[in-house]
Amino acid sequence: MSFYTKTYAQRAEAHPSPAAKQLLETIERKKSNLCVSVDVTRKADFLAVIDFVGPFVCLVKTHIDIIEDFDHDLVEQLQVLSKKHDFLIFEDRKFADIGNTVSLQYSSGVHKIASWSHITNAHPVPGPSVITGLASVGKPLGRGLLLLAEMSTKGSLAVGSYTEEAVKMARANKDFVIGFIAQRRMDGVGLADGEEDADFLILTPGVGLDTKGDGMGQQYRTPRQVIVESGCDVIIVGRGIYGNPKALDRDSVRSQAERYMKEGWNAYLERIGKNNQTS
Ligand code: S5P
Repeated sequence: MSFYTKTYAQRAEAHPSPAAKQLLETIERKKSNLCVSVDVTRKADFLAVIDFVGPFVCLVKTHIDIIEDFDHDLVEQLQVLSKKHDFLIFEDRKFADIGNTVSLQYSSGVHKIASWSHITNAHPVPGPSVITGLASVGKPLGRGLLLLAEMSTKGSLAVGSYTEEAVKMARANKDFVIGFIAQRRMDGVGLADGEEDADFLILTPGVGLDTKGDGMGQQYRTPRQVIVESGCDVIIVGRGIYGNPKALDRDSVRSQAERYMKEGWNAYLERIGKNNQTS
């Protein structure tokens, strides 16, 4: 049985990584494969959006360095919301430097990402040392890493042999790498004869129901295209849910989050061959 047709619960049970297991269990418990990307620049808006979408998500994705009034209290409140609504936190830091530098960027500075973010990500461009550096900080804390094997943007260079090498790098470091930011399933990519594949999670940005792009290179596909046709596991949605950060509206943010959650879950049920239960 391929990972494509396995349930989140089956995969959670068998997964060796604590971070991946926690995410898969959260997805199953909440019946949500939705990750909301909260790319707003004010602390109050950031926390408000997360409180609005909290009931509908398995994961909240942050870009902590875009917050203008960042302080330690923000991290504390984020952690309170994570417990209140039962979601994990993914800091989308896209590390891409030598091992020593990324270990410092991950553990230190103002943000101390490793202390609060269950999952983070890295570009494979520096080679395996980027994983070694991050693992030296994150592994003892039970954190998980995603590699950017592909990108959603027009003209992305993360294709072909670059993507294949990223998957091989992940397989060689599966005690810390739990999956990929990618546009499709990576099962079997670059797999050597006789080698067994690992259960990598595929988290996929570039998801939107109402538009095809943003005029700045972003490209959107629907949850069904992403989950059923491309076999990805988690949809990442930002502006499709919170809209214009200058005009946040609680009811609209909540109803969009619920809409994407249902679309994502129904697509998953279709993929594993179960009837739609939530439409
Ligand atoms: O290939 C990628 C990888 C990422 S992590 N394409 C992306 O768009 N992202 C991130 O997903 C991006 O940094 C942003 O935070 C989010 C997409 O936001 P949206 O508003 O376009 O849905």
